[in-house]
Amino acid sequence: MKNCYINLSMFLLVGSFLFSCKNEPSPPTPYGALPTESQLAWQKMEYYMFIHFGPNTFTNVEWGDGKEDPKVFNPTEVDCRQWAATAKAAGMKAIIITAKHHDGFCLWPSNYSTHTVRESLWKDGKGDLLKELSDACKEYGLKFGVYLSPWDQNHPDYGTPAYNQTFANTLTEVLSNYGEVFEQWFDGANGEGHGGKKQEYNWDLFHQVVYKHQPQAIIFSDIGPGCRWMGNEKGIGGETNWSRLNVTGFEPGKNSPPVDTLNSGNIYGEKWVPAEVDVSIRPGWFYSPTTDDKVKTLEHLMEIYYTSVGRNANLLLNVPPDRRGRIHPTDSTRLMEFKEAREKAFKENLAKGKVFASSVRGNSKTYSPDNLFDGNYDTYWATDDKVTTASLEVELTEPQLFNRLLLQEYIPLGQRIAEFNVEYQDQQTGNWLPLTKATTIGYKRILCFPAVRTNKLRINITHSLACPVINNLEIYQAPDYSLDNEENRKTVQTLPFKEAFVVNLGEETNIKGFFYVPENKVEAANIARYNFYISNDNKNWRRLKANDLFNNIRNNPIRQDVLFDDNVKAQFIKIEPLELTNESENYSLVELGVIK
Ligand code: FUL
Repeated sequence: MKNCYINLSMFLLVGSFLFSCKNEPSPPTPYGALPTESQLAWQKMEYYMFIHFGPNTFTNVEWGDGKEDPKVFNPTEVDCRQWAATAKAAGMKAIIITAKHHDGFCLWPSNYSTHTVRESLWKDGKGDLLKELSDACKEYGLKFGVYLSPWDQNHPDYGTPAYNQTFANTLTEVLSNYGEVFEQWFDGANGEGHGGKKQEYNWDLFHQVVYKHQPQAIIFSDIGPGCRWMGNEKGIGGETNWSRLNVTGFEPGKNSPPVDTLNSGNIYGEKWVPAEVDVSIRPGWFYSPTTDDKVKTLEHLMEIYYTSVGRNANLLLNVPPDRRGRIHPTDSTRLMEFKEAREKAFKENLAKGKVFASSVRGNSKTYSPDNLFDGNYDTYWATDDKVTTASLEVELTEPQLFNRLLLQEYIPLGQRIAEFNVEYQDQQTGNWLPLTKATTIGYKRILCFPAVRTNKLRINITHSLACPVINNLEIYQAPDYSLDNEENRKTVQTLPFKEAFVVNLGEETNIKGFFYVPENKVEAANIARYNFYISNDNKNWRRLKANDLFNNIRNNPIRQDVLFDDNVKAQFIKIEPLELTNESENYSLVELGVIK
């Protein structure tokens, strides 16, 4: 009897061991290119501040030409602690500053340039903005990042092979003197022809320098390797947004992939290069008093939040300090409103109840759909490897009114889902009705739809590249904002490329400059290079600007203001297009007018 007992317990022990092995399948095999630990940590930051500050802050231009007198840089009350305090209060996780923009002006006293804060009037040439900002970031628990433009319109080495080493030296300075740098931002812009000089960049060298001093840093450029440009400066990430990208054969800048590829990534892309959305709270990147009344509305910022963080991208929001060296009260007020609006929208997660899955990996509790509600990033629902279509049915404890659905894929195992739809059960009829559909999810996807009241919701994954792996599902009822973007309401005229555009001012007018409002679309054919004339009789023309370039109009097609050296008098003005932002036989023009 005793023997028999032993045998039975051994049998039970072995049996339960076998049973648990059978029910404990291994985690899903990672799919495709994967994020590094730094990329995962970076993705979880979601939202941080961009700071454009330099001579342009004082000169009303977006691209300084490097010939400006460094003395124009003279902020009277720089307060980097105010920037950091504002970023912190706004819910941001970091600040990235334009250490050197295209004018070559260095915000630290670089040993490799004579166009720096040292040559400015600020603090009698004794200041170091990178020091002040990196200290402020440490104090406020924010990460610190640096933007450096390889394109440099001031440095005498630019356009010669020596420049690559000069730029590497410059990089070394900013990456070794100010503590940890979480992101190194390389601008791809290069208005070649503007300064006339061309430069072959040694990207391998630049990357080596970054990783030598800051091995954990995320390198931003059009093609990464850490994260990629989203393809526009309007804050609009792709509705389809893969964090993978094909990079072989491409370079940042002129040889980068087309903007629509940057916008959506590549489904089977070879590298993990997630998207970052960079956009300014004002029309331009630098402060100008002319934009004090053009700070983006709360509605616009909320829209941007949904088209960036809500579409699997990080949001880098530019807040340019003013001429005192402080964040302007309008901008900081808007940031606080934005924070409050997000808090309101995501105040109460209504996803409470039960969730059923059409299929669970190995029928194991480890991969149960309950993990979607547990708030733990590292637990997830998954199906068996061969199961690539599946449904999740959420049964809420009680009917709820909601208009947002937030989903997250567990990206340490790769991005998988390519198409899904959402249905809800009609309370009266019991019928399932379509609610919304989408393609990718990635790290985070927030779907917005007209509010419905129901207690049952179904997510049907109709196409996944490997078994789906989802770690979070949240439901919200957010206040709706309707976006009324003034720029989009204006009428766009399309004119033949060969035809100049003339405006009759009605009478002889005293003018300081002119403005051109392009079509506010990156894909539009706007005027990039032009001649500009004035006349009193519409016959005899005097040319005031020859072969001039509108700054950054390709990526940021906003109103362009051009001031003349001296005031002039004229009744007629004329713009003659010489080059367009995109190849076309016609060009777009919303308005041409004068600045009096
Ligand atoms: C662009 C630049 O040309 C703009 O001036 C700005 O710095 C923006 C963030 O990147 O490429």
